Amino acid sequence: MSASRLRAALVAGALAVTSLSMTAPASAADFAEDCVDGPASAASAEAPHIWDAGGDSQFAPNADAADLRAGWIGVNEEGGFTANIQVTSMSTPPLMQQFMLSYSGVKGEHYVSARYAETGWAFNTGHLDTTQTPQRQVNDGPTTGSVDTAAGIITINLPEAAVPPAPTDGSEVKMPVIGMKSQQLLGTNTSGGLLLLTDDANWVCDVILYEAQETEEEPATDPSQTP
Ligand SMILES: [Ca+2]
Repeated sequence: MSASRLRAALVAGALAVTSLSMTAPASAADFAEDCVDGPASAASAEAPHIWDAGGDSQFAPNADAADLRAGWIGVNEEGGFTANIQVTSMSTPPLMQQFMLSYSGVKGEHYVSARYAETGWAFNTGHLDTTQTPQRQVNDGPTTGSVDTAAGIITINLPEAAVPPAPTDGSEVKMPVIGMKSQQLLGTNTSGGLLLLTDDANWVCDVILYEAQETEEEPATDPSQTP
């Protein structure tokens, strides 16, 4: 448990520079990564859960920005979870490019997405409706996020309602990360735009959620509570 907490703390520290706005979870959850081993080529990413080769994007006008390299779950300053996607380079804005990371959440397969258009970045969350044939993606609404252009990292906040609650009895629950993809939007939404797959990576990696235990440090005594 202590080693898991240490890894989570390292990830939290690495993402502390990210600018975010999100409601903190009602109860602070902690997590551990199960699949941190991967090729050293993505060493700039923190604890990736999904890896992908460089230089394998297709059909994208901005190939480097569509080229997925690493994806991982992190935590933001408010204690909420984030999905992070790193591409080879975002030195040129990836116009009409969409990025998605999928994970197993409270409604089965969930996803978060980020899309760049002339008006800037838009972040959304949704889930896969498996009751229909063919299965289809259902948008559950906007979420928040940020993009570190210099590092090529997209960070999307996972809505608390879409994350499995961590058990309060000390046990653990798995939240598998399923995959990520980049897509190029052809046409527009109003004209029934088509999303063309430009890169994808499919690994199953379990992120393990558990209730955070404050065991490493005694809380400081509040002088105002002293009689
Ligand atoms: Ca790639």
